Amino acid sequence: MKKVYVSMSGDIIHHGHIRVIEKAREYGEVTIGLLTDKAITEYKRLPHLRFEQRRQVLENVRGVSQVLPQQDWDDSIMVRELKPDYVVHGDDWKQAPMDIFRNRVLEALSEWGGELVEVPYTRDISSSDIVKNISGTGITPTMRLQSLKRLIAAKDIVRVIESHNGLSGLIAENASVERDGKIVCFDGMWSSSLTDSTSRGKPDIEAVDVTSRLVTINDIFEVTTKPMIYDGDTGGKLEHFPFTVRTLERVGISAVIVEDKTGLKKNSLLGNEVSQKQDSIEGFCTKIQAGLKARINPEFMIVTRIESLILDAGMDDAIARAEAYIGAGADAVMIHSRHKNPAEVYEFCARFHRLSKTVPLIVVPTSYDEVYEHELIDHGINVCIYANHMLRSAYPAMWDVAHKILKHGRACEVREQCLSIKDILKLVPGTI
Ligand code: SPV
Ligand code: MG
Repeated sequence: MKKVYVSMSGDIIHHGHIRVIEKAREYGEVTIGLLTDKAITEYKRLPHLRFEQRRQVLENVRGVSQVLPQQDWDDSIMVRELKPDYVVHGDDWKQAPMDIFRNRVLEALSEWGGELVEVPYTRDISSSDIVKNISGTGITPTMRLQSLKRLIAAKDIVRVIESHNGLSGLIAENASVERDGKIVCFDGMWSSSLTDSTSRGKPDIEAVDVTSRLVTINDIFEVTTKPMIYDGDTGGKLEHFPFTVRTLERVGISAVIVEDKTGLKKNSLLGNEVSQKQDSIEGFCTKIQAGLKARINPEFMIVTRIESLILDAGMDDAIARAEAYIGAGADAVMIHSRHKNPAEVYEFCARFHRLSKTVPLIVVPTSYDEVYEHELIDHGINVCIYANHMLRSAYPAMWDVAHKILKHGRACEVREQCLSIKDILKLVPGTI
């Protein structure tokens, strides 16, 4: 029997995939290289089905002899390993930017005289369109909740952006650019206490309660499918925190980040300019454990946020807390800093990785905003939160327009700064 290799994501199987597999069967024994979550998220969004679910489907398709995990988007790596006689693929990868991967496979096959067989692309159906429709229909709270852990496991870095209403949620959901030949987009959203309070005209001092925060989140969840990390401030009173955990997981939030401060909390970036008090290690561990005990879904993450660098308590204190919080069962750690360069964050990372190789590390590069994501990856950081940029960028534009209208006594001077009515209507899917 000749060896035939077919690679696929296998998220939503339709007759187009079956046609490829049927063609492959004609040439010999079919091995499916099933792209892992990691491989898929190099170029596309996280598949709806988990790897094991996708594997189960494909193993039961007629003519498939075996399903192997393909860890890279680039098929040629597996092709070189398996040295099949044939690779069968849809012909839709002939166009840029995917043609480079086709060329690599051709190059690999030429090393042992293998052949590429291309099946005409099935025009009447597209997985991408199906995915779009599924996204339009929405997502269950559980699927959304679970997707953050999957993303952390799959990606070098999970990129999260602040959203404070439905529209900024839509930007987080849909913004994407091509960078270095890859499609990059945001993986999830941050519900920021700073921007949720500020956009209501209230101070960032836990004055906006969980119930009100949920109103914003509900608006965002109505129109998005990506996971959300919730800024839980101090977590409130010890006795209240378990209720917050239950509420957040019920709506499908993936993680709550709780900072180790106590009493009246102020925004971290103010540092010691304002009076802020760090909780004792024991007190904070007790709160975290109360949350862990309350949660029902183990995929819901309780993340401890260390404020030692913010409050000038020193690196040793930060590390001692990291060790204690990991011991208490924290699912991840966020280290915050208000310095303009990332030196202290990187020093923390180096020492943190000696404590744990598995607990994910989260950062919020607001003050040290010159760092590139690839530098964060090099320091073993798993999640990067752009914590306030949607609101900070929108507000100056609104302020300027308001002042110009006052100055000129009419609105025509701001016309160019504004979206046309048609464009603003088009912004929201389903309006026209
Ligand atoms: C927020 O976005 O509300 C945060 C991050 O907690 S920071 O403002 O930097 O404290
Ligand atoms: Mg906050």
